[in-house]
Amino acid sequence: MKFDLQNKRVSILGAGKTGIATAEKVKNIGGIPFVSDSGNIDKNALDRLKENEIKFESGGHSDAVLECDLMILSPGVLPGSEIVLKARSRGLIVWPEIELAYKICNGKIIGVTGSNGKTTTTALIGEIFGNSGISAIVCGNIGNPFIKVADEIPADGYAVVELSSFQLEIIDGFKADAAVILNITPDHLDRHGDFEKYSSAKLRIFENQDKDDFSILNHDDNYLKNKCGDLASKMIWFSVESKDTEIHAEPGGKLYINNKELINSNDIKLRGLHNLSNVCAAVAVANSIGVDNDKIIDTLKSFAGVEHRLEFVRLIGGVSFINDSKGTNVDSVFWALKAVSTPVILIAGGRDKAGDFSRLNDLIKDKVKGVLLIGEAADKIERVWMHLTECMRAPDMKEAVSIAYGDARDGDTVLLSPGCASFDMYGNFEERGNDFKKAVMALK
Ligand code: UMA
Repeated sequence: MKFDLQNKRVSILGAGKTGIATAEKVKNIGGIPFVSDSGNIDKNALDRLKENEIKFESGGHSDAVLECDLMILSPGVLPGSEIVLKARSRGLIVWPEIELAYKICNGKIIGVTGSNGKTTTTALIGEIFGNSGISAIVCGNIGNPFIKVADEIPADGYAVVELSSFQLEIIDGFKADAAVILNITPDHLDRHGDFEKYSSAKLRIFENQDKDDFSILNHDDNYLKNKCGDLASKMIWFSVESKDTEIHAEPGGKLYINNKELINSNDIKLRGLHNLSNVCAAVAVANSIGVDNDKIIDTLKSFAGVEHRLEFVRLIGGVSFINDSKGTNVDSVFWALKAVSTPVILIAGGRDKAGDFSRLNDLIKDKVKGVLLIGEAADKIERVWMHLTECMRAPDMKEAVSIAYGDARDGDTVLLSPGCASFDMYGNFEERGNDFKKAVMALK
């Protein structure tokens, strides 16, 4: 372990998944945690805090959190919030959870970020490593806090970490041995304020890398191409458009590593152009650490994707139902619509993140025969799309699914791809996706 927390007082802001895992780890490695939540702490978290004899407060961050040697922020805590600014003004060290996880991790780190595709790519890299006999734990924004597993990674093993802009925004020395940016398109503008601040947070993934590390980037993303001309690390570009990159795939053709054929794209189980791009990124990572091509090929032929991401649910009377609850921004709806070839009835809406839904206008006009709107963003989305397709309202998911099914004809697809966060109606996107699946399975 590169870092000693013995008897150090650590204040942890947020008592969600990250906060509880951080508190337990701090206690476990000899530190003294104090957890503070601005709202209510849920029962399961409370039980864990009590069981582990960890001190906590709820209903607000009092000045008690300033009595510490180190402050750790959960991803949902704004670095510009009053209590954090107060801590900084007192000279306290303030880190995101991934910084502490990095400091206690003995193994190597693969970091994956991007606006879309990071969960699929992270899971695919984990799968390739697992199938190759490499010790690897998939963690991070995917739902398994990095801190929870960081000190379990052996020196020759890997943490494959999905990273969000929230986690990267205030890193200090965090560094990945291989860091991937899949793409950067507008998301979370409600939190970051503007695209430049959001993208700067993501680009920090490369900041501490040196010549021994790998940076893996999407050449088809003009923003990345312009921003990342010259990094300190070994740069590997991938593309589904340009043949001049180290990793290159032709849609409907072949995937090449340094111009040498690896696999026919049609043999890759993951479907869709966006997934071909994600596959290229995962291949770049695997190739950079010397995984056998045969193992990569086997995994690409069998890996079917992750739950809640373009997940096929059921075919009833010629109507397909697809769950893309993880589609929490406008760009992911774009890729979901691109991936579905039949006429679509789209279920969208939720908590808006200042998304620009007009970017989907052409696709909505061409492919979508009706939209079922749910949640807080319904008014906003209806104003944008009402002249392009039929927009209907539904009070909840069950009703949305039922109306969509009633309107669907043989060969249509009912697609849940909300383009919004779930927090107005659900605890998280998993709950939303499960609710959709439950409603679909209940259809007669
Ligand atoms: N809270 C405070 N003070 C504040 C703000 C929030 O105490 O100023 C409290 C809330 O009252 C709540 C707790 O913090 O009790 C929630 O913490 P959190 O929002 O950081 O959520 P966690 O449960 O710790 O989950 C986080 C990620 N959540 C977010 O980034 C919002 C999860 O990503 C991630 O899976 C998990 O850590 C493990 O790493 C979810 C997500 O929506 C899936 N991520 C965004 C995305 O993918 O687009 C970035």
